[in-house]
Amino acid sequence: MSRLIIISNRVSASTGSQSGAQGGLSVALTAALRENGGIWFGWSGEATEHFTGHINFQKQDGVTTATVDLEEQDIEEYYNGYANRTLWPLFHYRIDLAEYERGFAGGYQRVNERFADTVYPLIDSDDLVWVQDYHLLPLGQELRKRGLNNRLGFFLHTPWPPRRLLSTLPEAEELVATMFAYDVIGFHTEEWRDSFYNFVVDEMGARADGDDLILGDHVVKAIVCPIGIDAKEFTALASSPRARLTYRQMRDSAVGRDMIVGVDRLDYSKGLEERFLGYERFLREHPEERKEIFLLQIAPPSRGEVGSYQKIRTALEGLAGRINGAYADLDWVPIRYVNQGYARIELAGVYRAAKIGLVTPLRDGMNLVAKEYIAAQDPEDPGVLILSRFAGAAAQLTEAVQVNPYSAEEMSDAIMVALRMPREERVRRWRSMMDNIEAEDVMWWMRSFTDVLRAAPVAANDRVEAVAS
Ligand code: ADQ
Repeated sequence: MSRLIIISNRVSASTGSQSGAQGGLSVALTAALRENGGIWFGWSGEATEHFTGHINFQKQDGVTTATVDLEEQDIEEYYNGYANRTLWPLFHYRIDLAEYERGFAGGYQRVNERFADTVYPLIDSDDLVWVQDYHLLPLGQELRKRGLNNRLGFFLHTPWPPRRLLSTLPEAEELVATMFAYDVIGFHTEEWRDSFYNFVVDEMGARADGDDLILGDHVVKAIVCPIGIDAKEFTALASSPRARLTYRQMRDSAVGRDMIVGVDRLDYSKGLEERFLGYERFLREHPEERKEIFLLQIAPPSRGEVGSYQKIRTALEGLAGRINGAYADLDWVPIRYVNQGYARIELAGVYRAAKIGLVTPLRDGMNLVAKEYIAAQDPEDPGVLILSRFAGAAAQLTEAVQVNPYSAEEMSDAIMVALRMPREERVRRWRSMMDNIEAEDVMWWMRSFTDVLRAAPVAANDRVEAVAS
């Protein structure tokens, strides 16, 4: 079988130790590489004075990683700039936060070229090449320009924005045109795929033929392929001794109260302020429930160099302080707000101890926390997932209590519904969601995507010329 070359912004091969804080994606890609062999290439996360293209190879648990350092200016313009201040907000429908700067766009292009220069010599002729996420949209075209004829896929982990929003990006058409260098592009949901389709058909004049989108001589297959978690591993984690210890500690500290849990990177897309306001509304409307519950919100800071992330942090601290100030009593605090990451094995115990998982992003490509929460539950007495309709996961987890995260009233009502839900109904809903999480797990995701990619026709040389021109 052909090797897999995975290229993503950051490389974090999962150690399999179960104690790391790696996210689901890292686990997914490590599993994919273990199965197929190959290399995972990306930025080391480190800065260097002058970009040299020097590659640091490492081998961990049978997975080879290859990383490069970037210059400060690259990091500022490509990562903190275009990726996190332009594309991330835009792709999460936040054009109010998106910054359109030519310098960012230039740095983004430069780093994509540097990635292409560095990784291209590592690729053998029959390798499958799989590029990940919004940091590297034009990388496929850069690889084609350098002569790559391999099957080349791309997966977007975020939403794809509606056509009219994407049109606000000055170089939107140029950028999207580069994506026709890929053979297959994967999205988590129909909705994101349809938005891509609308943009290329209605704004750029592409033609559609089933899943194929045709622009000039270039054909790209746009597929829906929702990412999953390693359900077996997560279920096993949840009943491990260490998770059980965390579970007991959580239960003890809850002193008989029901715990509601939120676990998110501290990011404006996750709807944390709206979640706190929805919870506050519940406390206001149901004084009799106040001391019966509490909200544990775990939110480690991310992307601290970016101003909008500093703002959300300050806003949340203020909000948590205000709500606690207004409602806390000598023996009860309504919100426990924790700003740090935890090992997955501990998270599994925390999820299991929570009567309600509150997952209410304003917009999310998928959201793996929702799936982890379900996988960690006790099958005999599971908790209830309250899930935003605007998370990609809502398309699969239809038995969650789904809410509009912008509505504090809906959130408050949903908390009441979840607290009152009879065990029989909890078990029925949980079983249905767990069936999906087990069937469409992370290996299913990886195989579904790579099967379609493997079946794509090999790129012809003339096509390379055409895309490069
Ligand atoms: P993220 O935006 O990072 O991922 P998510 O899918 O929820 O969001 O994954 C977060 C991961 O980080 C989960 O595995 C979670 O357990 C872990 N995590 C979160 N908080 C943590 C904490 N305090 N301690 C330790 N671990 C923590 C992007 C997209 C998503 C998409 C994924 C995968 O934004 O929409 O689901 O990629 O495609």
